[in-house]
Amino acid sequence: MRFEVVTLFPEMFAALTDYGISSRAIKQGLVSLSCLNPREFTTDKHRTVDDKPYGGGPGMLMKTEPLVAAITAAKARLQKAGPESGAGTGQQAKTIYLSPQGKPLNQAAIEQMAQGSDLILVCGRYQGIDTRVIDSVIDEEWSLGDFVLSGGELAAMALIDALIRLQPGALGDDDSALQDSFSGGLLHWPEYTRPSDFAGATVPEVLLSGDHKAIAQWREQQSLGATWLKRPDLLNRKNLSTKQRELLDEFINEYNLADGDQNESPPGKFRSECDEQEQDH
Ligand code: 9WO
Repeated sequence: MRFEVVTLFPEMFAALTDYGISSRAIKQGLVSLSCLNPREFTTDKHRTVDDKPYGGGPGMLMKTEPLVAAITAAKARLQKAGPESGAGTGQQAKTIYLSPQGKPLNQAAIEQMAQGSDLILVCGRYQGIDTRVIDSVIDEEWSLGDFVLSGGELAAMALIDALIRLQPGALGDDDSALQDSFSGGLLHWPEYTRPSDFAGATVPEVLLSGDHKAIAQWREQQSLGATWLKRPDLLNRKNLSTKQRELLDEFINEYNLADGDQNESPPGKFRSECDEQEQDH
């Protein structure tokens, strides 16, 4: 899979090229990442990359011609087949814009994208880009969540990182995408490492038992319980197996016993501010 990033700040992408799993995957040739700077596509003496919005007001937009020229150059680069262009799928690269106006990203969308075409990521700065550029050259607009950054770069990096680690061979033997949070649509179970007694807080007995079947069942129950407590919006009880429903019911019963409170809903301390209508279990 190949990534072309259109950005005024290509140096930021060292966070991916120089560190961790993404750096290793690039060096192994599993993926490639390169940047195009609209500033290199300017034609005026001052190399201008911003422009005023029609209608007035404070703030600037990205200047359209250098931005579109950089996107066009990115497309041309990806037309040429490369060693990371995917198993000859011949799919056209998709052009993606990261903004708060985009469709909310989640792990399922990332898993689909990770199996798809090469990507061009367009990073907005200032107040963003002319909407006609979105309509004419952007294929998909995605959001990481309801918050505002100073530019699209950090969002693009987050997306690229999530995609790289799903490429076959990108994770070492010790990392497994199958054990990710969300891999089964549930939150991860709690993990423990040494010491076994941390300021009086001990490790659950079952994890020290060596009973692999019991451990696997405890972890599944804890995943279900953590999701019920922290992200009940992710729990579709209709899609749980009979076994999973039993494990979750046992978790809820034990939780309510410890709590003294008989309630099918988790306590308010885990709730977000706008999920009240999702609380029905
Ligand atoms: C900047 C600004 C300044 C004055 C008045 C209004 C304004 N709006 C913006 C703005 O929304 N800037 C965006 C910055 C333009 C597109 C790139 N930027 C961005 C992307 N901020 N946050 C994201 C983002 C991307 C994905 N998921 C969450 C946030």
